[in-house]
Amino acid sequence: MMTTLAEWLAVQSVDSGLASVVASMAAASVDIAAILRTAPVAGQVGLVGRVNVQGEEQKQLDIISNDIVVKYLEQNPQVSILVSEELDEPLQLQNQGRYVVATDPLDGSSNLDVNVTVGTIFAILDAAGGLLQKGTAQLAAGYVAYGPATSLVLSFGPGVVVFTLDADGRYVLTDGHVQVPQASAEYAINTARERFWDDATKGYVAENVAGETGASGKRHNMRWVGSMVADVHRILMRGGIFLYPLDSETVSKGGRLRLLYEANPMAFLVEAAGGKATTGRQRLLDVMPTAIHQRVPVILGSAEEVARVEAWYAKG
Ligand code: AHM
Ligand code: MG
Repeated sequence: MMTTLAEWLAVQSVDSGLASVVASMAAASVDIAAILRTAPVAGQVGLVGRVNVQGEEQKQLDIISNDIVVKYLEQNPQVSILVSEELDEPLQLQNQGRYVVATDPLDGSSNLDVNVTVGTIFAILDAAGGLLQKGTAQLAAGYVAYGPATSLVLSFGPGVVVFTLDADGRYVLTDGHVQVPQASAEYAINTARERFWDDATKGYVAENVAGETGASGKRHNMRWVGSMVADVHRILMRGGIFLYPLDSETVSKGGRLRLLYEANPMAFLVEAAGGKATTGRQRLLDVMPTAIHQRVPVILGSAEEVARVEAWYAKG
C-alpha cells in the first residue's frame, strides 16, 4: 500500500495549519523539480547579473524557485512571513497566518550548470516567536533533493521520513524511519580551505587522513558534492559527517552557511534522525540568531564523528 504525502500529513498529530504549510512547500517543490528537469532546454541557465544581500551572484533559477515558493505561500492563509536567501528583507505575505517560513529556495545553485543535485531547504516557525528564534523552536523542517529522484525529507521533531516524487507528480512515502548511523568513516569538507582552518579542524581531518595508522584507528573516506542538500542527504541515508567550520577567512562573517534556512533545518533533521549538529563549541540548534541572514559554522552527522570534532574543539 502506497502512502502519499497528503495521506500521511492527515494522520500526523500536528496542527492542520502546520501540515498545510508543509504541503505548500511540497507543491512548490514539484513545480521547481519540473522546471529543473528541462531548464537547459528552456534556456533557464546562467546568472541574472544581480547579487543578493550576501554578495552572491543570483542565478535565473534561484529567482524562479524563490518566485514559486512565494506564489504557493501567498495562497496559504496559514503563513504570514517568508524569510528567503534570495530576499534581502523578510516578505510580509497578504495573510496573517500563524507561521513563518524560512527557506533557501535553491541551495547549491552553483552546481546547476553541471547537472548535480541541488535542493530546497525550509524551516517552519511559529510567527508568535518572531523571526529570530533558536533552531530548537522550529516546528518542522525539511528539504527537497532534486537528484536522479526527487526526495522530500521531512520532520516535525521526532523522526524523519522520506517521500519520493512519482511519475504522476505525487510524493509517496519511501522511508518512514530515517536513522543516521552512530558511527561512520566518511567525511565531507572543502579541503581547498585547509590553510584557513583552525587547529580543531586540522587535527580532526589529519586523524581521518591517517586512517588506521592514526588516533581514529580506522580508514576514512572523503565525499564532497559542494551542494549541502546532496551532502546532507548522503549522511542521513548512510552516515558520515559534514563540516563547514569557522575558518580564518569566514570568521568575520560568522561562517559560510546561513543559520535560519540552511544550518537550522538541517541540524533539526539530523538530530531527529539520531545524529548531532554543532558549531564546534555549541549545539547548533541552541544558537540565538541576531539577524535573518546570519551565518554560522556547521558540523553535523553521525554522533560519534561529531563527538570527535567536539573533543578537538574542547582542547583549545
Ligand atoms: P548557496 O546557498 O549560495 O548555494 O551556498 C551554499 C553552498 C552549500 O550548498 C555548499 O555546502 C557550500 O555552499 C559550498 O561552499 P563552497 O563553494 O565554499 O565550498
Ligand atoms: Mg543557497
